[in-house]
Parts: sequence; structure tokens; C-alpha cells
Amino acid sequence: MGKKLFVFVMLLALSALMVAPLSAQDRPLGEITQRIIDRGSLICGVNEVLPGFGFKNEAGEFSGFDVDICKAVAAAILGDANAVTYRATTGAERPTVLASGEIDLLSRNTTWTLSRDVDWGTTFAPTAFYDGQGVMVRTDSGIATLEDLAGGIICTNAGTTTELNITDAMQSRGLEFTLQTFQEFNGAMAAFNEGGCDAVTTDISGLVSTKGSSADPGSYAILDVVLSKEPLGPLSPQSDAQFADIVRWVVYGLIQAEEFGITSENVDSFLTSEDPSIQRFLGLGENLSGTYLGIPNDFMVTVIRSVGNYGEIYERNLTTPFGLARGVNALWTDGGLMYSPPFR
Ligand SMILES: N[C@@H](CCC(=O)N[C@@H](CS)C(=O)NCC(=O)O)C(=O)O
Repeated sequence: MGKKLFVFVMLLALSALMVAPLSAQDRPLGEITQRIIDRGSLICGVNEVLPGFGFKNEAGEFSGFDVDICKAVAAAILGDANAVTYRATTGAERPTVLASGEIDLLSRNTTWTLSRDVDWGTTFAPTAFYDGQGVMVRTDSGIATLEDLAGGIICTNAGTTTELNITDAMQSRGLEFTLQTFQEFNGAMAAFNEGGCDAVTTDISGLVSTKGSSADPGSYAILDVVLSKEPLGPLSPQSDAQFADIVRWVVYGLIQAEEFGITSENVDSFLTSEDPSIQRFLGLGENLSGTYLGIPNDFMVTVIRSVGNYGEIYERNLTTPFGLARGVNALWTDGGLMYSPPFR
């Protein structure tokens, strides 16, 4: 082949490569996905003291809404929802365990903020639970508003968005108060129960869980005030975009499954669906949605079989035990914020 022709052919091949869409074959696995596959398990940072979200029982088993997200990601990559090693994390140690590579994924009632997005070097997956910060008092205290807490002591756990939000809320109302922080929220609750704090503050979901799982829920009252936006969801190191894409589309997949009406009970009946959108979503026939992510095309079938759709996860962990309504976490088709971009 002449030199000129050779250069021409090479240029042609190069330009073809540049415009070719990515496929699973082309896309190398990211470093985190590869290490999950090599060890045969996903290391997931979770809460162990927050019933409904992340909780470890006496047998050492983890359960909850955030725990189910770990399971869904493990099911998508490894085909096994039980292939998860849980790492209990406090609020304050979240950035450290993410940066050190001690965990692959953090799924622990964590609020997405601009500074965390940048400083923690992470990629936030879509919000899985829209929350807001609340304040809880003793029912017999007679406290009904933030103004009633002027001059009082408010307690929470360290390393959280909570500390800044309560400070902003009180300062903007011109109210003096003392903020006491504890390493763990249970420490704040213990001090509160002993009368050392006039109120505790954290995500409303956390307050509902703490109140609902206490010995005497009626003795606690959650004030009728929402101090902030707390979009909670999973996050992973930003060093691995391929892994982050998997996490992102697994969260969206849970939401999309609910929109399609596909559940852990009926998923098999959808395997013969003639609807192209459903075929694409479930990776059936020529419609391959896992291809772009570098994981099995039927990853959503495995995920739904293992943990159910978003609504099932919500119901099992939050509605049944705590009576938590869907509220803004309803599907967009029901007036909520849960909306998945198209699987195509
Ligand atoms: N969403 C907030 C708060 C998260 C948080 O730490 N919440 C508390 C109260 S629900 C908690 O998880 N406590 C468990 C613990 O302290 O170990 C954030 O991301 O900073």
C-alpha cells in the first residue's frame, strides 16, 4: 500500500472510531466496577441506626430504603442482590470513607449539596428521597414554633447539613440559641431524653423514623416547619464515570419500573411484552439497554426481581412501618417529583 493511501485509510478508520457510538464491548469497565466484579461484592456505606433507611438488626442483617439501593446496584452488576458488604458509617466520616476507596458506594441519607459535590470529589446519583429538615420536641414542652426555642439548646449530629441549616433558620429570625453536636444522632437523642436539649433537629425522615421506632412515640412532637431542602440519594467517587452511570440508571430504573407498573411479582409477565419501550427497558430482543452501561442487558429484570420497583421499596421500608406518605416522592404522573429520563 502506498504511504499516502495508508495514511488515508488510517485517518478514515480513526474518524469512524470517533463517531461510533459506545457499546459494552467498547467501553472499558471503570476501576470501581472492575474491583466489585473481582471481589464478587459491592462495599456499600450505609447507616446502621436509622430504621427504615439503614438499620442493622441483632442478627447483623441490614435493611432499609438505602440498603435496598445497595442491593439493587449489586444485582445490576453481579446478578446477586445479596453480594453486598455493608460498612456502617457515621455522618462525619462519609467524605473520608469515600475518598479512601474504603467503600464503592455511599447510600446513607446523604444530602446533595454544591460544596459536597465538589469537595468530596463525588458524583451524586439522582435523588432517591426528597426530604427537608425538621425539628422535634417533647410533646409536653409546649414548644410549637422556632420562636419558642429562643435561648434554648438544640442538638444534632456532626458533619451534617443540619448544623448549618438550623443556624441559618434561627439567625434569619433573629433568635439566639445554643447548638450542641454529637458524633452520632443517637447521642443527641440520649441528651434530649435526659433533658439536656430542648429540641433535636435533622431530616424529617430521620425524625419520623426515630419517633416511630421509639418506646413512646406520643411523647415526641415534630414541629410544623420545614427548614431546608434535603435531596437524599446515593453517591460514588467521581473517579469512575462508568460506575456512576450504572448507579444513576439503576435509581432511574427503579422509578421507571414503577411507572411501567412492573413489580417483583409480575416482572416475568413483561418478558413477552411487545411494547418497544418495555423491551428496551428490560433488555429484551434487539433492544439492549445494559449495553451502554457495560452490564448485562437484562440488569433491570434482575434488579426488579430482587428488590422490586421504587414504589415497592418505599412501601416496604417507609409506608408500612412508619406510615410515611409518598408526598413529593410520588411519581411525576401522580404529581410528585419522581421522573426517569427515557431508557433509549
Ligand atoms: N441528610 C443530612 C443528615 C444526615 C444524618 O446524619 N442524619 C442523622 C439523623 S437521621 C443520622 O443519619 N444519624 C445516624 C447517625 O448519627 O449515625 C446530611 O446529609 O448531612
